[in-house]
Amino acid sequence: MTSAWFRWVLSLAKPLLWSIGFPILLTACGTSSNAPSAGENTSSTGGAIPIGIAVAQTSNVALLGQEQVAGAKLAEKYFNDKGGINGTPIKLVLQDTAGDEQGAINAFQTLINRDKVVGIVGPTLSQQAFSADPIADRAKVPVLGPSNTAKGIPEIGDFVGRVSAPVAIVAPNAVKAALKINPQIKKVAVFFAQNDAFSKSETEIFQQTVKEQKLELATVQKFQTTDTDFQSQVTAGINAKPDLVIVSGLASDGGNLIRQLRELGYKGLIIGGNGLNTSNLFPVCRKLCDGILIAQAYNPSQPNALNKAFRDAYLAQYQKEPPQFSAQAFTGVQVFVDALTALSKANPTIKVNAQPIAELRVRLNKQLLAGKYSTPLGEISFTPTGEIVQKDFYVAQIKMDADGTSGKFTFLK
Ligand code: 1QQ
Repeated sequence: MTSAWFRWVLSLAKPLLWSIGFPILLTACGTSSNAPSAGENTSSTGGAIPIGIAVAQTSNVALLGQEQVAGAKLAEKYFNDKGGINGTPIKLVLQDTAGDEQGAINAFQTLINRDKVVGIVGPTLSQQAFSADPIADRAKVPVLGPSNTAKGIPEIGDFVGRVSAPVAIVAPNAVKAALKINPQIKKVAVFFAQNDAFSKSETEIFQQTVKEQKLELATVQKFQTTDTDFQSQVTAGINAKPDLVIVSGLASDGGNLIRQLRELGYKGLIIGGNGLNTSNLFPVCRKLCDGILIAQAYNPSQPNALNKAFRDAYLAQYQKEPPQFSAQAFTGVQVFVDALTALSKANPTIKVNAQPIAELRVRLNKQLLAGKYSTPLGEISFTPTGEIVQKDFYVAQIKMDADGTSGKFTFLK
């Protein structure tokens, strides 16, 4: 197979090959052979540049992962309509991670070894990233976490970055917003899922913020993301007489916990963490989702051109405002596209050996960390460790319709 993709990799290598005197070899490789070379991508991407998307398409985590697939697909269409990477299209290769660590490991291995992707956007949960990212890092495949917000993700390795701002930066905004709405808040009850790395990381930040704001941490209650019955934690929480409840969990457990809190009579403000940041929460707590405050790393009214294009495309397809997880997944794909475009423009001398893709992945990782990007999240860049540098954060409040079947995220000023 002489794919457009392989020709593109070779075009990057041309200057070096010419300089070391292999023009005949180059011509032979670049234009005529039908046999795949070692290291060439032989998956059926039809000549396009393969980018891996490893998110949860099944399991309870699909409540979050579905939104990521939507964002990534919009990016694929948008950038291909604009001509791809200097004329060569990209092709997303989706591998379902489901909701656990093993699922993420399997998806990463398939994308790296079989699909020979240039880089991976994924996985959905930090809990999965701590298991799967080291595999990509050892294989020298760049990974961009689209929604991994726990402390320590970029530090997993040189090839691991993220476009999802960490809990330490995002979460405190929700506590400040709650205090603005109700300055009388004194006592806080905190709930978190103790079997999830993100929830543990986020609750630490929430608890620290509560103390910094001179509020009383009245009780800390633990649960599991697999729990459905929260009676004992909710009863203990209500008995502490809080004026604010903060929940760090995922959409289905967190939504059920909040529903049970309201059913047992809690009337005060509720903050939900990033795991509840989806309208897929609405069928879980229905009318009782009303009023939940959630900090945001994305605002649909972000004014730049890229966001306008993304928002218009999302609105046209889904008839609602784009959610944060879709915007972040779009951004993950965009960073790969922009970095590949910069690489191809600079036409660096990538050494063609038995594994041209290995060279490209290393170059791509270096390039993406060096770039600045105008994305739906606003202007972003990365620290040398791969942490996102992003300027603006927001807080939204869920507003449910009276019948409890539909609702929306209203951004607070
Ligand atoms: C993480 C998260 C999740 C809640 C995103 C889906 O922030 O696991 O880090």
